[in-house]
Amino acid sequence: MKKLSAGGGWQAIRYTFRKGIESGGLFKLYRALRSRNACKTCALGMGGQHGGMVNEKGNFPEVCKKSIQAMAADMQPAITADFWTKHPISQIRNWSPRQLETSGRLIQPILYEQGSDRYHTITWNDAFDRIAAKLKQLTADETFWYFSGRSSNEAGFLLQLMARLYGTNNVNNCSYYCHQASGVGLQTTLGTGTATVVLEDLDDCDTIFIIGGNPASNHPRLMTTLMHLRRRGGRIVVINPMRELGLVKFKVPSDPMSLFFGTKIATHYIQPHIGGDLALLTGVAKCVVEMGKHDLEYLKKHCNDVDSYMAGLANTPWSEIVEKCGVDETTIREIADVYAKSEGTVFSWTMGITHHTHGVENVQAITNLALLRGMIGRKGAGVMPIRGHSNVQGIGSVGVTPKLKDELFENLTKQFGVKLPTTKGRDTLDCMEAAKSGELKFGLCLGGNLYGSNPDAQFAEDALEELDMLVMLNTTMNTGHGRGLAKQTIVLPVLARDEEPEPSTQESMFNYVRLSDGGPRRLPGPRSEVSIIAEIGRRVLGNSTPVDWEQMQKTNTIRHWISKVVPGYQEIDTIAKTGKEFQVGGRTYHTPKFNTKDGRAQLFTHPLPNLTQLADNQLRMMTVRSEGQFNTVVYEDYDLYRHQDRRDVILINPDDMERMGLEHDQLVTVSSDTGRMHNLLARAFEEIRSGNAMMYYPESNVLVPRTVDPQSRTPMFKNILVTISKQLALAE
Ligand SMILES: Nc1nc2c(c(=O)[nH]1)N[C@H]1C(S)=C(S)[C@@H](COP(=O)(O)OP(=O)(O)OC[C@H]3O[C@@H](n4cnc5c(=O)[nH]c(N)nc54)[C@H](O)[C@@H]3O)O[C@H]1N2
Ligand SMILES: Nc1nc2c(c(=O)[nH]1)N[C@H]1C(S)=C(S)[C@@H](COP(=O)(O)OP(=O)(O)OC[C@H]3O[C@@H](n4cnc5c(=O)[nH]c(N)nc54)[C@H](O)[C@@H]3O)O[C@H]1N2
Ligand SMILES: [Mo]
Repeated sequence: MKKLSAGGGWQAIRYTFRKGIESGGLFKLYRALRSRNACKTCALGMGGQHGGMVNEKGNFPEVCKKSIQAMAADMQPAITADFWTKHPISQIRNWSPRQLETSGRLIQPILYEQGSDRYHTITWNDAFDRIAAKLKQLTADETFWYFSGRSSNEAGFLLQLMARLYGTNNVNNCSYYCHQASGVGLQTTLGTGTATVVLEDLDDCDTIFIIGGNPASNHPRLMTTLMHLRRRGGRIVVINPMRELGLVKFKVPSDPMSLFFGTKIATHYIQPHIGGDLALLTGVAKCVVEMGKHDLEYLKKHCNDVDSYMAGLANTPWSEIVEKCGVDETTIREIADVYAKSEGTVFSWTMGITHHTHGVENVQAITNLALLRGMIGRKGAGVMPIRGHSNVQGIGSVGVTPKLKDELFENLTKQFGVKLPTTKGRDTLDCMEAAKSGELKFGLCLGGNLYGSNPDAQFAEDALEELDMLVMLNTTMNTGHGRGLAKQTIVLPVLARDEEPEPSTQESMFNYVRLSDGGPRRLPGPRSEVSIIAEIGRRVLGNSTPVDWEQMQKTNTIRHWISKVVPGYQEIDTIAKTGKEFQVGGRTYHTPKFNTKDGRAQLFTHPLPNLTQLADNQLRMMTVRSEGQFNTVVYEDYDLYRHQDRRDVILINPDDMERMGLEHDQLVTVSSDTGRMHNLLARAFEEIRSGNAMMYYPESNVLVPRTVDPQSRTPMFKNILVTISKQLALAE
């Protein structure tokens, strides 16, 4: 594969044209992308009432390859009924994520029963009958309800309400495998679970830290912001064990200068070992204090436990810091100097920070560092977890968490006179474990790919197979439709948000609520998520609760409920009428007054974790996304920016290759305590820090243990101890 000199650029534009032609014409694709609907991919957010490809500041064109891929996927032709007779499960289960995704759009409800080897189509009525019968048979706490972050606020709110009225708090979303550590980390320090900045703050800051993320692939829209920051002389500090091409140089397609010549992105690129961030961030903080560049007045006035935090920094020796991050003291001092000179720093991070057993501590270390110089509670500075799915934040806001926020719980109980369960609900991994042990018997997944996103893929398959019934609401097929099928498995086809008959809303990572108009359906068959949920509610709960399930088919009614009960969401009531999108109240801080009990921020002192120790044939392995995929959905098998033409590879630093006596593209077996993968190609990859390795998710999930961060229950997807052994021939 040709090695690129920069991310983005003509490759992205050429791709747009190709996809346009594939999906029935460029104009058709352009029109779909410009429709007034929130973008379907990441949570940076664009679209809504300004029209597609426009961000919340009204800038146009904001486009990324990911949104084109997602749109083109929804514009695929239907999977026809004979598909299910032609392809038995024994075949489907071995298809690659890409094969599954490109099979077409799901348009008919399908049923699989254990003992048979096929799905067959069923009527909607039959599907609803089976679901209602099963739910009437079970007790509420024998069921769980998983939500991905693509669904609307309306669908999320309605389904969690239904599940709770039915009697269970086993309600959770993909955030438990994603940014939960950020939620817990921010809540414990600042009293908010989300970013403290708005999009404008990124234009006012002079320094951005990008820690453990690859926005060039995963949040390409952020690259325009980074380009502008560089042009006005700002600093960009990247902390990542891997040198990601797009963070070194990027060609922003909507900017002619950048498109032709490329824009340098990182001013400083630091490569710690996987899991070394806590030590590194502590080192930077220690140095800032040693330089006397901390803001003691701010700390005393607005933060708790300042003295113990300072003592902790003073008592941590440099030798320990350097050993536990793998970055030398001079480099750490350089970074501290950049930060010390900054008048406005935004700290951003993604999965390289959260997917660790010390994910919450990592996030707290970031807020410590920001508080140290008073960077939270003023314009042009703050902290920013870069969120994943386009509406994962909204789903959380409207109550898709095992425990409802106290205010939301009270509002629902009082204003609507409904009775809600008070049991401790289960998080995602807990649900999987309880499915395996037989405590849970029914699961419903509103979007997503629960099987595919799980650590320990073999366990996930076994666990879901134990269920009596699994119901999945999806637009297209994924690996979860071939493996981990329950005794009865029902797949219900849904409309994408730009095909819905009624408007819906989504919340961006900047806490900005957007209105999507919906639009004409592309194919006959799929139904809106809201109508499906309301129908299940009607059949299962009938008139037994104060909720009128007929009325709840209307998104306007749901928004009315949301406006009355969800904190900060009052303005949603009239959004469909006025088109006025809004900022959720009480989240972003432009004064140092925090949502904590005493209005002060909390500093945390942490012991520094040891780096994973390696034997000669071992490496620390992270599982990551390629440029051509969206989570478990793989659009293209190649990874453009890491110049890989296939996914069955393990990327290893040339020094480690030499030490292990491996040749480039040699066949290897990679094993962990959890599983083993044969027939992988070991590839020399200079950009990764030695001692560390990289594989692609979701294929590598067979190797990922079920080890979680005890505070947030986020799995450790990024630090897996693996052993490499040479393989002489292709294994069976
Ligand atoms: N195109 C595309 N966009 C996406 C997605 C997608 O799959 N495809 N997924 C969406 C979702 S749900 C999410 S959560 C986000 C994910 O966005 P990212 O977090 O950017 O995604 P990952 O591929 O998991 O990348 C993690 C990055 O962290 C680095 N890393 C790994 N371990 C460590 C570590 O210990 N320390 C540090 N400092 N860095 C480390 C890796 O080298 C890699 O660059 O993207 C969203 N957007
Ligand atoms: N090893 C490893 N595992 C990981 C990660 C990792 O980095 N490494 N990352 C984790 C992270 S950050 C996340 S967020 C999870 C992802 O977990 P999920 O969110 O569960 O998975 P996705 O792959 O995003 O789900 C894709 C499916 O959603 C469906 N879909 C798309 N649009 C819609 C819609 O509008 N409505 C409905 N109902 N369905 C729709 C399609 O059928 C598609 O197949 O995976 C986690 N697992
Ligand atoms: Mo995510």
